[in-house]
Amino acid sequence: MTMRLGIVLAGLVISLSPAWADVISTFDADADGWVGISADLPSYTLGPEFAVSHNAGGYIAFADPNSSEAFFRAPAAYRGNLLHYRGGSLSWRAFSDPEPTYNGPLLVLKGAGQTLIYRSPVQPFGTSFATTTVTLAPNSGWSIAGGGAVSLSQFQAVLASVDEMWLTAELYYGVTETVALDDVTLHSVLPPVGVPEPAELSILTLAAGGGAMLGWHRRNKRS
Ligand SMILES: [Ca+2]
Repeated sequence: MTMRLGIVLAGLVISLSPAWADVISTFDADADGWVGISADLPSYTLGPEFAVSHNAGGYIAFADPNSSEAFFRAPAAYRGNLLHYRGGSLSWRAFSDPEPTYNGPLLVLKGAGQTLIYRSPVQPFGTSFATTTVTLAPNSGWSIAGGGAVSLSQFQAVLASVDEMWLTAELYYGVTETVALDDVTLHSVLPPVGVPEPAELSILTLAAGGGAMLGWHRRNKRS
């Protein structure tokens, strides 16, 4: 009975596996679907694809291939409908060899016929791993490629249908640098309205299960 209940509970927890969980790339084993690309600005047209190297230390690296803008291109897990992540963030760690001299678009989102770019007023990276976090909401760092602020409705339209997500691999003037990338995390702050957080769900489920088991034990003890 107890074992059966345990199996049922485990099944419940697994079936509640949420669609809004964080998406994480730690590059422990491989490049996790990430590739290098180059694109010409300001059109941000997707250019040729390049392999990235996987470092045994558990990160990937991309050597600047040409005089266009270089980016890491996110795999499918970071594309599609990302509305669950509105108000959340994308964070990652990176460094450049040699020291960065160029502070271009850090993050590019393409979707719904729009290209959104995020720029940081200060270069977030150096020659050893440093973390940057970009909030997925239309703040002053975001703009529409070619100029102009992003409205909330424009931002949400792109987030609802992300075709491309690119993280900068261009940190140096000239075709010189190699940029390393690690610990990419797409993070949601809030579950959909009316739905408990997965952690809460697990606790609620376990609490209910624990209560049921306790009741069963008590009933058995009495008999
Ligand atoms: Ca890693």
